[in-house]
Amino acid sequence: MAYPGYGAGYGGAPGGVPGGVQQDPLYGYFSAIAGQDGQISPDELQRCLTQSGMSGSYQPFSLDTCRLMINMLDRDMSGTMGFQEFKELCQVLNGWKTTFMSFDRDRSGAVEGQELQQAITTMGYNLSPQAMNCIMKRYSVNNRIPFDEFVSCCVRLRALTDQFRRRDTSQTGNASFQYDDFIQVTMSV
Ligand SMILES: [Ca+2]
Ligand SMILES: [Ca+2]
Repeated sequence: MAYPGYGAGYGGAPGGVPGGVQQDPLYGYFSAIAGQDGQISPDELQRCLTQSGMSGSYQPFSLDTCRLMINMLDRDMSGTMGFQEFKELCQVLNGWKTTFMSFDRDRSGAVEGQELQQAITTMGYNLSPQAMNCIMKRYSVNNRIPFDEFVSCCVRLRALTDQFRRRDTSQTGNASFQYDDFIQVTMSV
């Protein structure tokens, strides 16, 4: 179904809310972060990811990246994160962290440009050298990519691919955008 240009590494959304959510070990953690409204906002997410050690000894995620993480999985378009969305984010983040660590062999907290390209390819994206170059220019610091930038890159790449795929109804790798639609897509990722 998907042509090779799309990322293959992410599946669809889990369906309905399974029963016994309260029994989920993650639930207590989720509700502590979410607070009164039962929803995680971008600043709550930023605090939680920093405290949970998800970013480890790495730099904390920027508020912008946290906003993007929420948007990426915000199926009900609430702008905040419910429990199921949060669970999905944890899975996605763990996957990215595993990928990152497998390339950061010396545990320096950053990967080299070449390794970023390999990581992107490993995740199933089929990009030209030119596209890889754009990514490098945007996310590298002295030709190295720290973890928070890596995640920021992964979030954006996935969100843009999702948006593109939605408009590429014939799944041929081509889509047409109206100007306003294009602006909406690019300004929201
Ligand atoms: Ca909240
Ligand atoms: Ca939501």
